[in-house]
Amino acid sequence: MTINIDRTRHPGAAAPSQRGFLWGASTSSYQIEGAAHVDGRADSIWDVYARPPGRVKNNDSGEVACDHYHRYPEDVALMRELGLNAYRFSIAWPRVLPQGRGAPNEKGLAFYDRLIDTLLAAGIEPWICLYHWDLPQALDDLGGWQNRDIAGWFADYAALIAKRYGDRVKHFATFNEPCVFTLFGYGFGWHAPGVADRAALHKAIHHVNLSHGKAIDVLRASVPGARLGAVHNRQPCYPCTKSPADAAAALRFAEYWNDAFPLPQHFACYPPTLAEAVAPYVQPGDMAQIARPLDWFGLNHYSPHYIKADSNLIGASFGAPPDDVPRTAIGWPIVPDAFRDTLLDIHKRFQLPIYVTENGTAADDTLDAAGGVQDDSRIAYLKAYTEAMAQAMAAGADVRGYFVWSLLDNFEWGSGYSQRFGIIYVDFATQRRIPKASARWYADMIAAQRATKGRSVRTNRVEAAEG
Ligand code: GCO
Repeated sequence: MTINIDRTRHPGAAAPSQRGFLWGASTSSYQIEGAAHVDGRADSIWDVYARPPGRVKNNDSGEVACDHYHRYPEDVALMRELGLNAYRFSIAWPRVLPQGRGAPNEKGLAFYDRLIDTLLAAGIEPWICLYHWDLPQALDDLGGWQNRDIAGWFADYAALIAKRYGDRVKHFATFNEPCVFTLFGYGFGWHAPGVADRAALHKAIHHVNLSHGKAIDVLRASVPGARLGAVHNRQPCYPCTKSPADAAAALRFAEYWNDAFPLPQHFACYPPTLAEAVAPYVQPGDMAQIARPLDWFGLNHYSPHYIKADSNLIGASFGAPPDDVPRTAIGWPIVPDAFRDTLLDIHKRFQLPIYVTENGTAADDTLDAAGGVQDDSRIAYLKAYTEAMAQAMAAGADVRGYFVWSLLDNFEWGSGYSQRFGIIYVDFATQRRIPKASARWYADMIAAQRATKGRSVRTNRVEAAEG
């Protein structure tokens, strides 16, 4: 498909970052906050989804998680010690608007005031993501993302957040990985709200896009100096075998995974298969409302996908990588070149500053006799992937920041607490935080980059842009 990139971008798009290259960490509300029913927070779809036994590994839930709601001062202090200069977190919609709309919850809003002020005092730039999957259950009861009215509810929620925090926060993302929560939540039934239905999936995809566009308008109008984007997965989708069926499946899967959101949001069009499937839900004017000018592209990337034909409702699903591809301790393929190529591809297609908003790995982390965690496999992964990023930058990709996933071990959705993604180990029984060897490695790497003015990672062009 031909993509026209000669469109007018928001003038802020080319403006340099004030803080040089950002080295940060990402988390999300439901995965770390806990305090799920404290100070007026109501159920999200994940509280409800996780409740019946058997849905989440070990019947875990985010009820307590890392108790970040109460322990955020310690967590911010750790970020500061590591030398991070940015932190991406999400707001729990049911904490600030328990019913999803209507009366705000002052105690919930005040929590994020405290968090933001603590970050700013520590010299850490707060990056807010409006939606990382914890939809208020009250809105799901009204159809959730399947109900077109949600675009208005989401815009009102964005207005509340903009008004409350826009004096201190400038970087906002509308959605985190919309392809994952629509596909897993409405297509495959693996994530909240646990629906597997063709119409539900395509309605949700379009309504999320519409909500994105409306929220961007609200944020742009209400936050002076706002720098706005969305956070997407992009991964090469390779066919598992040479069979024509797998090749077709890989192409179809890539439409849902890579293009269902970036294409409408940047170029006002859906990829071919999807265009047909969402057509019944698209009303006149929608595509222009979705494609609002953005300032940056957020990339979450962990590994390429190996896709096989399947009889599920999109005719494609995850298959096994070839035997000779190295894998992480939990089996994810390690292919740093795919990360480099993805960054270059985003640069070419979207022509915007890129922030790597998630990258990292789970590992079988355990406390050693000395009480530390020697996570060498994570260090090797992060080293290889940050080097791949440096290669992409040297080849011209305008990457402005990198946020490791994740700051803390946390609630990994359907896997519960069984998969540890943090650079900081969390002993969930005591809530003790123990920086892993990878946290030390990350801190040292950041310090070294700053000491050499980041010459090995930042291209001359980025340095010039930053003045
Ligand atoms: C996602 C989310 C994170 C995950 C992370 C590891 O990609 O699913 O953004 O919430 O925890 O990616 O799987």
